[in-house]
Amino acid sequence: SFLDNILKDKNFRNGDVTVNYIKNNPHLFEIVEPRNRATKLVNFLGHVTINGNENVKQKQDNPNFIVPQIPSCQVQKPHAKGTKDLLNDLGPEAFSAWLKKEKSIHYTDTTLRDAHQSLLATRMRTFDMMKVTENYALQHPEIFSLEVWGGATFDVCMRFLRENPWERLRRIRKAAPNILLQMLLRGSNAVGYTAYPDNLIEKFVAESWENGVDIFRIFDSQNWMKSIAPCIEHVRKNTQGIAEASMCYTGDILDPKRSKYNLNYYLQLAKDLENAGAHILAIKDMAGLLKPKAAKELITALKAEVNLPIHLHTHDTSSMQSSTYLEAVDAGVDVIDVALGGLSGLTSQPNFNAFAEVMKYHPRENKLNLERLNDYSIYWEQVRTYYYPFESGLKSGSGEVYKHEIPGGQYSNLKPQAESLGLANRFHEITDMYAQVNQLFGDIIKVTPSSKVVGDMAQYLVSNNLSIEDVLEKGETLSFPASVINLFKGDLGQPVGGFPKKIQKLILRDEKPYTDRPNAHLEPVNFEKEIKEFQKKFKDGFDRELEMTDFLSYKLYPKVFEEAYQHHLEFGNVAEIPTKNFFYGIEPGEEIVVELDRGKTLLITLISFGETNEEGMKTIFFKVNGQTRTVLVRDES
Ligand code: 3PY
Ligand code: ZN
Repeated sequence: SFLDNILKDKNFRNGDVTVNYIKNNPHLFEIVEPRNRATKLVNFLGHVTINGNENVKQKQDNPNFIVPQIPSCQVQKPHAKGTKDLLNDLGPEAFSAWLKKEKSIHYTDTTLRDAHQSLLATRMRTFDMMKVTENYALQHPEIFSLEVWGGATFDVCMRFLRENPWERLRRIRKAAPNILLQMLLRGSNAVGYTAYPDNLIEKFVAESWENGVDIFRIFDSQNWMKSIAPCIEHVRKNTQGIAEASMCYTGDILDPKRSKYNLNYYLQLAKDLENAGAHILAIKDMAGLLKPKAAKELITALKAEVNLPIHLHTHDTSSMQSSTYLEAVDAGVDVIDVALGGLSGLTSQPNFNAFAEVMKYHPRENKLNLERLNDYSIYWEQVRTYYYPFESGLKSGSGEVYKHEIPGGQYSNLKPQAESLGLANRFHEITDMYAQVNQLFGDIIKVTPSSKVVGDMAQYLVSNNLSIEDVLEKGETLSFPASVINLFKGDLGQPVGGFPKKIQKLILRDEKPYTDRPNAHLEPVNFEKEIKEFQKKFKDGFDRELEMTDFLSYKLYPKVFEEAYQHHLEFGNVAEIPTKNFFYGIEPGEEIVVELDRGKTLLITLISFGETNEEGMKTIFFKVNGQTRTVLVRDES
């Protein structure tokens, strides 16, 4: 009601009430009622049913959906104490010392971030996460951390799922208060593909901590200290969380011919990260190139020379990476990244359930409830059936990965990209070209966003039937992808050993490159001024006052935020729609339950379709909580 609006109004609550208060605040008269929200949701369901979901390019006729079984849980709240409680008690420095002394191996579960990013194009919805996260945390307090945020999830949450990534984080935090939550942060690129002003990244780190992140896994796509060090500083200054600084692993330290990224290179980098204030050192093997014997050599050397706990991340693209983990465990690695069985393997992380079983009776076993752990693997296996449009189609491990060095998260994305360019049959030409482009660029580290640049160039060359020789011979006449020009200009920072000068000149022509931090070229954000403009511009979209986190989403992804806003205006909050209906709509006679906030639920049934009128609008008849609701949907089918 009007009175409710006044009581909820920020100006009123701040005592900011002048004679013209009511006149200046016309929004007080806008009464948002649940009926409005129900109508929007039903509109969305109608739209998807008639026109399909923009995410789903090809719908199967009889998909084999399996209704997910939510594991039962007899464990009572409160949650048993876990690593989050320990961090709260000890603070980051002492926590790091504790971890280093631990005998048993620790596990990070990547299911809610990297696993689905690498297998299902990052499309996992909060809806499916929230069904199990609380029980999972209740039953597995021994887990070191859950990787749940950052990387590509931030973008995809808004762009494709039309969700608020901050809300996802807050909900996971609430469901798992006892286990550390971790995110992936791309150094000067935050959770984006380009550099952002330093004060924006600092604010982003502070808010991420406030909303639930404990461990910040920081990396730079060129292992460039000038991009990593400021982020370590942001974490140390603005949070009581953990700065986990990463070395991206590429090449092969066992290969004497590949001396650029040799053991000494990694040891020096690790020391630099330690000196910059890291609490944990991560080895981020994004393409799964770290071979078992290399892991043994690298970790043994790091243990001897660096005084930090070591956290190892890999992707199982080759299918060999659990043997790397076994060697790493014997060499003293402290934490390893794994994914629950149903979302593990191939371009994702090695299988948590299987690895923990293999570790039974090992001197470094970490005792987990393996039976319950299997229930959760099964849950994700079943949930996965609803995500079939995002499967990469990859069927087996690949020995080629050692040659092309494509990161797991990119490999599964490159296939649909190639298909959309009409290059489906030439996928292996693209992966082959990827390796050649890497050599042309001077053997750079390939991880978001630099990996995207190498991929762009490879696709550009293959689709135009060009070879590396063509680039060298007639490069001046070619119009290279913008991302390639930006890379060579310095927008993603400086690679190890610098850019090859001749190629740089060929690509940039008259444009001048720079070698300082890209962020130094950006205007700092004026928070006070800009947030007011932001709140004004977007005030109508959500049934609440916009906050700093919304503003950050907007600053990081302005266009995506605008689209998500328009979507919200039209369809409301779609995060609670069951996944089947979100992607594929609703069938006549099907009855679904959608929870609105504060325990209100809607029981929705599709009754029938009417005709499409002359304006191209189709009538659809729904029943919502027993009452008939008619919606008109533009028929684009
Ligand atoms: C990301 O940046 O999203 C990655 O997962 C890189 O490996
Ligand atoms: Zn990864």
